[in-house]
Amino acid sequence: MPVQDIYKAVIDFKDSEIANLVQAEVDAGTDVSSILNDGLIGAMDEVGKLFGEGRLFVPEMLMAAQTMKAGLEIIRPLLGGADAKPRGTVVIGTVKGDLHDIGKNLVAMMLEGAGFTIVDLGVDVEPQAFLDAAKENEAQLIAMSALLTTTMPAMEECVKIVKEAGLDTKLVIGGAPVTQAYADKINADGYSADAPGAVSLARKIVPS
Ligand code: B1M
Repeated sequence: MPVQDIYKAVIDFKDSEIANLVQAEVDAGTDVSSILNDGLIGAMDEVGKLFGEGRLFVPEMLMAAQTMKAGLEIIRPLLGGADAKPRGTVVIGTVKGDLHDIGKNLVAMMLEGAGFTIVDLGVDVEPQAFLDAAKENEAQLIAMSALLTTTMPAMEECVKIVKEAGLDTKLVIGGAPVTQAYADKINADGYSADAPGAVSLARKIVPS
């Protein structure tokens, strides 16, 4: 099954082959969500599992991440659908202390495809930098990503300073260890488990 080849290429760190494999699947008419979920994301889940079991180490995780990113670039134009109307501005970033950016990039790509203007602050973003960028860009939304349990408190800090500053900007959060219960606890305005969910959430919070 060709999507299996994409999955295997990520696990085997074949960063020079992944673009061709993904392009071939796109050309063959394979559903983009299958390429993404069964191929690219499925492989990263397996890499995470192997790391958790001590069977893979950080350099390998990094090589798999680079391979996944190269594959993601091929499907970037196909993510998010045809909704190109300007919908508002989203400031997005991975929180302070956290360097994981694949999920954040995927969320940004899909929001962009859905018509939002994206201000991407990158990784390791201080709470104050989210606040400053939201003010400067008159953003409707701040979207924060965290992949480490140890960096989740930075989300709470950011929610606190943005609300204290009296901004209208809403805050939404996500990332593997984050939950709706955590969003409720820190008084965030929304949570989503995945990138398509982030688009639905943003559309709900920022109606066109
Ligand atoms: Co890291 N890492 N890592 N890592 N890494 C995890 C997260 C881990 C679960 C692996 C494990 O132990 N099984 C574990 C965290 C444990 C924990 O805290 N619970 C871990 C660890 C421990 C670490 C280090 C501490 C390892 C070390 O140095 N000893 C270190 C920390 C560095 C730091 O950040 N300060 C580290 C480093 C790295 C690399 C740099 C090597 C690399 C990242 C490269 C990069 O991103 N450029 C890496 C990787 C690749 C992973 C795994 C394997 C894969 C993450 C990923 O990209 N997944 C990961 C294991 C796993 O998650 N299965 C792991 C694919 C991506 C599409 O999914 O990011 O979850 P995800 O995004 C999803 C959703 O979560 C959601 O949408 C996306 C999909 O639709 N989403 C949002 C994400 N952000 C959102 C924001 C939103 C909404 C939805 O806003 C509204």
